[in-house]
Amino acid sequence: MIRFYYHPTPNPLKISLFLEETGLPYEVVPVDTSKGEQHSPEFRQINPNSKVPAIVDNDGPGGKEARVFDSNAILLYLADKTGKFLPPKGDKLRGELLSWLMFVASGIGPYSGQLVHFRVYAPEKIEYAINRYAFETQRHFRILDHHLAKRKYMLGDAYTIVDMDLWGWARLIPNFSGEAAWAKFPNLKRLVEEISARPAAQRAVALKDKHKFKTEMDDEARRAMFRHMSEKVA
Ligand SMILES: N[C@@H](CCC(=O)N[C@@H](CS)C(=O)NCC(=O)O)C(=O)O
Repeated sequence: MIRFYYHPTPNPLKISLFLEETGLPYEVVPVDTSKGEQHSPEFRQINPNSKVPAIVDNDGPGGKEARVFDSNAILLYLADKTGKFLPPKGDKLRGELLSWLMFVASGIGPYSGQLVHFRVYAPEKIEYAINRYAFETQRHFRILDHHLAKRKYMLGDAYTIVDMDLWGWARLIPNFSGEAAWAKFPNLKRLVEEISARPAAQRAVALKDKHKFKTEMDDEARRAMFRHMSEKVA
């Protein structure tokens, strides 16, 4: 059984999708990041970075308990564990899979996240920061879109963890860049819509309704998630 530390946000959603696609048995452990539960000493034992998603697999390699954090690492770990949704070891596409996973991990995720932060949550609306992150976010999505112009999925004909990985953030493009932004990424839109229509994706999205999470962005939530606001380090 896998314990899945979850909050209904883009990075955990990728893991929900993988778990639903494979049917691996899992138990959800809600982590309410707006209440600061990600900073509890118990959760920090699982993810020292105090962010979701994380998993504990009590049937890890050698039958031992394995703790894995970061959505990209978890996808790779679970794909290796099940042998599903990734090319086999030794396949030439394995290098491409790693490249695109790192691209999503270091480009799509952080830049989309910072765009949302500066556009929605930052107390001052700094045009320079918003434009930098909007520009970089769109540049990254354009690279995916261009790649998908000639392929059904990121690695060709097979649906893999790279597609699940990009889906977590790309499905929110209209939320952070406006509905019109889709027109710039028609191939990416096609893939996102195809994944969103999968029964596993619908179950993954519906998971948020099975647990109650705080939604107000109040002082408690800001203290938990934007810790730099109460600590000047520069
Ligand atoms: N690189 C990490 C990023 C994880 C991350 O930023 N998670 C967000 C939710 S999508 C979170 O836990 N936010 C709460 C916080 O930053 O305190 C991953 O891909 O899992």
